[in-house]
Amino acid sequence: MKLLSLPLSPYAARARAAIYAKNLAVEIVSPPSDWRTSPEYRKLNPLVRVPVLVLDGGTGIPESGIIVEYLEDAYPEISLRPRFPKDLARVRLITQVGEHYVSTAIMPLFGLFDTRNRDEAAITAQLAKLDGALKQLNDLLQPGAYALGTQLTTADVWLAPLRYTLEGLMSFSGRTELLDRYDAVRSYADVARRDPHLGRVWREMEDGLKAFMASRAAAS
Ligand SMILES: N[C@@H](CCC(=O)N[C@@H](CS)C(=O)NCC(=O)O)C(=O)O
Repeated sequence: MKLLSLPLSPYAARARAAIYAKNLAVEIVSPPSDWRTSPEYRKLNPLVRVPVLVLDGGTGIPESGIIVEYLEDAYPEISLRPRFPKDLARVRLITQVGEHYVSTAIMPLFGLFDTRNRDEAAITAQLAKLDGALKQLNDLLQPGAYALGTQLTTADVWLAPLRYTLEGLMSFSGRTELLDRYDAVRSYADVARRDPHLGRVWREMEDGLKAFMASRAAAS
């Protein structure tokens, strides 16, 4: 099995975190340089996005959330799903809030900040959206703990890359106060960095950001 992955992509990082935590023999490789236009890549992933998991027979499984659930179904020996349905519902809720509300509010901000003529009104509106989503996520977490408390679950393999992305947004935009009111989300960085699997992904994303900034500097 192979995972076509990019170091800084929070989606690819989510799949890698599950692979590491489940101790699976999956080769992590970069997508081909022409992945956005290649017909072969489109066959693997008609959505033309990264990551994609390629099974030994050649079948492509796109979408980070689907990859994580596939790995849970196919390799249940080390499980990231809690045992009781009530806990699993909580894990799915936290994952969904992270994905549908926090992540969708973060991503446009990179584009809004990364321009010479910033649209301050659009930035303020988008930051307000993000603030609302962060409050919702914060209310679901306990400071200093995994999403479900003491057990690493599928919610954490998503929360760690998401939290790293917030770190990136804060340094990129200079809005370092973004998490000041959200202690559980803020301190989740320490939870992620302390965990061997999430910490590995965190460091890979840091390296990815350094490489991205260096290539931007070289291009400008
Ligand atoms: N919902 C997808 C999102 C994947 C995604 O958007 N990946 C980015 C890379 S971070 C991408 O491929 N964007 C398209 C592009 O760069 O052309 C998932 O969870 O895997």
